[in-house]
Amino acid sequence: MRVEHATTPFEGQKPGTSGLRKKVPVFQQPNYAENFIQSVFDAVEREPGSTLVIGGDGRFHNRVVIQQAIRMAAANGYGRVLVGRGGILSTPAASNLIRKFGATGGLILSASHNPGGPDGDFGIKYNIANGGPAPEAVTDAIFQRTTTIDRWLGVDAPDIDLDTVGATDVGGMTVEVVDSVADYAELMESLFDFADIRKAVSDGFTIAFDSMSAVTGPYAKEIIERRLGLPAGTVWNAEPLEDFGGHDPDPNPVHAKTLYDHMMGPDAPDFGAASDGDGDRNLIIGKGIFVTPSDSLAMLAANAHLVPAYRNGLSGIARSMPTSGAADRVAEALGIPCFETPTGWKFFGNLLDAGMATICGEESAGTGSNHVREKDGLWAVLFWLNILAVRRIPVEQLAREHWARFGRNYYARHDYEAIDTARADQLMTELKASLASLPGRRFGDLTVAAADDFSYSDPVDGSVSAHQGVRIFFEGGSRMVFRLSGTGTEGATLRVYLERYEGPEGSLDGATADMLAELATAADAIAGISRHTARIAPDVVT
Ligand code: VG1
Ligand code: CO
Repeated sequence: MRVEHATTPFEGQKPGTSGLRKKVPVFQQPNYAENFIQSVFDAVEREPGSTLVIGGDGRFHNRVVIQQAIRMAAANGYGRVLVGRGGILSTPAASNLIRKFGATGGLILSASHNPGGPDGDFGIKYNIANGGPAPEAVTDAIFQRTTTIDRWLGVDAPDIDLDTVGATDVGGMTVEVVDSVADYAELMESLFDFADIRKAVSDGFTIAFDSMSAVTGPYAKEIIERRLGLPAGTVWNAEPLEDFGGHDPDPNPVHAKTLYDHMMGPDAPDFGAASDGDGDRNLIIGKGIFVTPSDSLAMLAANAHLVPAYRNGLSGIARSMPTSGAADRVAEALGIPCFETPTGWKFFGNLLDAGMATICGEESAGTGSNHVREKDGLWAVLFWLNILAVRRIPVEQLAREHWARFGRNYYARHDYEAIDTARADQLMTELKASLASLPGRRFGDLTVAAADDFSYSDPVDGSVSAHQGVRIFFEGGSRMVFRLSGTGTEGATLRVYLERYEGPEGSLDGATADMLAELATAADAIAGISRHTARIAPDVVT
């Protein structure tokens, strides 16, 4: 039976870069999650009886919200819900299910790389029928609805058994608990040459993959250990935990330090990788060499023709604005366009749907293609494995050959976390006010060539997204970008992205920190980071 529950709006339910993210206690308030989910159901267009996919990254509070979302979907006229077993779906697997089963959308419960547990973070994101994150027009409509909402709808029904695959009726709606691992593994087998990778493995190729106690464990066990034949134990931390074992499930050299150290040590396997809370990010490390996500995108693009799914070439490459220009050089060599979008996967959807781009990437360790509409951690790992199985050279050699041909984009992101929001806003306001006066100014040996506040016009639907980050370009091709994070849940996080290009004849063997030292000093002079934040160094450098 349908029940109408009275409610009043909560402030601040505006989706950020990737959905609504707040601390768990915020989400535990009565009506908080319900208000947001009802706002989604009220704002999005769909036919009665349509299908909704629901799943999350398994973090604390996942099951509670899933059970409620099922009751609400039944009361809001959905005909069928597909939910991951145990309430778990990786973000790319959810995207795949939406596409494969013709769902009109999906709710993905995740705060991705943010920490989990009772004091950690929680999040809800809505994906549309193409399987991708809702574009801004949709998230704006959802937010508008949260400001006026006065009721949410549910049915009187008990919790369903989330752990057993099968169908249940909830208030006249069918709920199917599905095991998405097989569907996802099948998709991966259709893209990559598993036989080639198995051959390399039987010839002695070794891997370490860290699931970081997050969602990819079951997927990685099935694909890497069972289907590719790597020995048991190749997948580390394969059991998804509600608090990710107390770690940030963020696959970078800082939070995946154990893996990083292993890969730099004497017993390193040939290839190391990790993925994040919801399985859409990837970390790639060769024996003794870390591959930046920006370089990884460029290297995958340059070698894509070696892989079955991309054998016929790429239609285009897309990268987020702060991502380094390494991929641009590959696109140029391939004679295909390279698109520069704002941060966040939602901006790639139109380009992928229109067939204008085949692969996309972000500096934050997200890489993906037109196989789904999300970034995909395991996909990136398998892409690398397929290339290495064909080329039979170490990651380091592949990287060096790449740089020798295209030049090298030294790159780092400096994050200043949990700074006072007012101070962060002040920094950005002053920085924007100074943009017009910057060209021609010198900072050490660096001279500013141009500066702007990035605005994106979507080439497919013409929509404009302004204020997507401040860009400062220097003579000689170096660049820095400043923007505030849209995924944090505590104060503000300032991200400073530094990039310096060395051509094929330039210095290709430098240490990243040394090569970027002058830019880092200039960043402080230009934006007054220490003056505004009272911080003398970033919290995290990736
Ligand atoms: C960050 C990254 C961005 C990514 C987003 C979601 O956003 O910079 O590239 O798309 O996280 O990734 P922000 O606004 O904090 O910089 V995930 O894997 O956390 O969903
Ligand atoms: Co993620």
